[in-house]
Amino acid sequence: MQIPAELRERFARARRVLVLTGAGVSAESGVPTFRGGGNSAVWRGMPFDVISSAEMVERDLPAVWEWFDYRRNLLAELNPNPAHYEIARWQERFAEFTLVTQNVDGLHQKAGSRKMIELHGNIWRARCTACDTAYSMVQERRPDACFECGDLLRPDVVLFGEMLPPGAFELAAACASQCELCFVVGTSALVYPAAALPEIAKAAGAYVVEVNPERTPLSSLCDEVLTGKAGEVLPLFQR
Ligand code: BV8
Ligand code: ZN
Repeated sequence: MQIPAELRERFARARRVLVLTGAGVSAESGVPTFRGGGNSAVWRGMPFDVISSAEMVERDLPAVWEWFDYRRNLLAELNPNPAHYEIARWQERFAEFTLVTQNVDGLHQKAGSRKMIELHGNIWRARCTACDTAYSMVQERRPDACFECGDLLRPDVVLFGEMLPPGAFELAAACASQCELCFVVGTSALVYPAAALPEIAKAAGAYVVEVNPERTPLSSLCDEVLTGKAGEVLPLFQR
């Protein structure tokens, strides 16, 4: 695959760049996607947007922990791939660079990405259901209850039917409305409000580029569609 000349030219002179990623950017690291291969991820017979829902936290928090503990243990063995590393390099390359991810896997940070917007939280954190105190689970086992108030802990991720972290979407939308170049990497663009970001960028005049081995509902809106795997396509921008 060649990077088309116009895109290469715009990439060379861009100052304000936004990248939105989804599960596809972590696929080559071995992280199962949610809709890879057409069918939705299922846990104990429940589609993921049921087990990953606010309602399930009310109904059966231990089941929700089982699902996230399973994914966290899976992730513990996995590492970033060339797509994560290329994106991490871009934060030094562009004057105003914003990385927005829907992923909770922490692989962007592991690849060196810093100041990024985690729209849907992070699987390596727990938070108190009452006082919101957060706990890291990177090294430590999660405590059985909150040290501050003794209440139950839950995964510090955004579940279906829940609001995104305060200000996270607003900041991402502001950056999307100011960027010249918007990359959409490895997302099926079905979950809102995240999927609205490329639409906001496009409406504000940005050049929108999709990187995905499959077409998505977003493809027709894009100025450029690079059909391929992120770990193979993104490193082509180095040359
Ligand atoms: C909310 C954390 C306000 C948990 C997640 C408007 C219209 C319709 C519905 C709604 C709407 N507004 C709100 C909703 C409801 C809902 C929603 O969008 N539902 C969908 C299903 C229609 N949204 C919400 O509930 C959001 N909250 O709106 O709050 C509110 C509050 C109360 C009442 C009403 C409104 C919260 C959404 C966040 C949920 N949490 N994750 C967890 O991880 O378990 S979402 C989760 O699923 C991910 O974070 C991600 O966002 C999504 C999965 O999508 P992708 O990441 O794109 O992954 P997918 O597998 O689908 O696709 C992978 C892609 O990669 C594919 O295209 C594939 O081809 C490609 N690929 C594969 N390999 C590669 C590759 N690409 C590149 N390289 C490769 N190698
Ligand atoms: Zn507490």
